[in-house]
Amino acid sequence: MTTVIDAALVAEHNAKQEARLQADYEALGGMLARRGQDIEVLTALAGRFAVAVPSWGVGTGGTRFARFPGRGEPRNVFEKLDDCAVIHQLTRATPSVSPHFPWDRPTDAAELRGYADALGLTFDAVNSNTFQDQPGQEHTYKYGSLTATNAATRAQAVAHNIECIELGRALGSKALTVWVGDGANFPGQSNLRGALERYLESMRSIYAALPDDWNVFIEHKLFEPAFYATTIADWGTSFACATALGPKAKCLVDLGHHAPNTNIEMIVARLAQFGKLGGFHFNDSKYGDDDLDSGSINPFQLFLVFNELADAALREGPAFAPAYMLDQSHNVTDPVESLMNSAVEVQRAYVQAALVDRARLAELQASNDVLPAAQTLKDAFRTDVSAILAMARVRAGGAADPVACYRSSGYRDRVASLRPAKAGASSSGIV
Ligand code: LRH
Ligand code: MN
Repeated sequence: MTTVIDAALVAEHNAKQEARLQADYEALGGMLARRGQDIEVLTALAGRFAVAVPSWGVGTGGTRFARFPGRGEPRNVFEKLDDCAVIHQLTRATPSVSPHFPWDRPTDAAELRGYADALGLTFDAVNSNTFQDQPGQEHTYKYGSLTATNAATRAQAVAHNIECIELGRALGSKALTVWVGDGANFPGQSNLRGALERYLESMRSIYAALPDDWNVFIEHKLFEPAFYATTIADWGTSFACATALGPKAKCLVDLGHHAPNTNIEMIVARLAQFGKLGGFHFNDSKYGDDDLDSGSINPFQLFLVFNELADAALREGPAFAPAYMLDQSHNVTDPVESLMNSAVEVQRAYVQAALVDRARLAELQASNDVLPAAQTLKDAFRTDVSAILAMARVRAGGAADPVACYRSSGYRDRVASLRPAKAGASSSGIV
């Protein structure tokens, strides 16, 4: 496997951190042992955790107001994979990439698959895009895509999704994520029921094109780009559609796609209960679909989501395997640093959720002993598992401190010299 950053540099970095890490690890191990928990079991668990990186996340994002290009932005899907390989090399937690078409459409899918394979990467769910018009596109998506009143526009959008499935098959992916911005800006602009009926008609054609071992993930979003009514606005609509379509249709929860103060962990519990939880787009937000770094605003919510996932895994067994993916936009940080940090924060929530004493929690819940029950979750959330995450990385050949190691590698300077900025063009495709 090609390593993008010199492995000797990573080893040197880890050697400098070794004594401190070992001391922290033993101290944490002692504390957990007093709680009857084995740190080695938790470190092994952390080592098995994986979250996919969004190919569009390694470019600099922007807002409708402006985009401030970063240095050494990837200019094509191959350079995006190089950056994704750095993230995995140092965190050992991001072995797969979620591509977006047409932003990442390869001229030769086998070549792209080979390139990723050489970097030790695989492809996770592929994402279709019927929220932008492409040059030379016959029918505009201005008034919707899968829900458009114009049948030719719907057919065009369906054909694009089927092309994404074909590309995904060639890349070894096993799922298609369908997010559509379809909706209305004015009451009366569209017939709300008619729009959803057209959506389901289009999705049935896409569903029919799915290979037997594939899933289609329906991604709901409360608003934006539509600001009055979004066709797939909430988990209820997504769930109803996934149920109507069939067993290969599942719901994808993007954490930023809900009204402020929505109890997202309860949505996760519900979708898991009814067998329709397909996957996640992890990020964080304070107001809208801010696409901020995971765990940067509300880490307790991220923990509570993983607490519900741990409860579901206990009930459903190993077959319970929702797709974990990041979906973020990096406007003021180095995207590689943000994605490494975010992967570690999601992994942290996963390990903290495993610390919860579920037997004790169930007793306290059954006896309505409220405060100790709430405390049982807080105790796990307040446990600093950083040493476990770092030890899992180092044992897997990653970096004790990914961002510090990345900075000492000079990778960003190197790619900045190799990738002269293309005036104006955004490599990530967003804005
Ligand atoms: C929509 C969304 C969707 C992606 C896009 C890049 O807001 O979350 O998942 O297709 O961002
Ligand atoms: Mn998303």
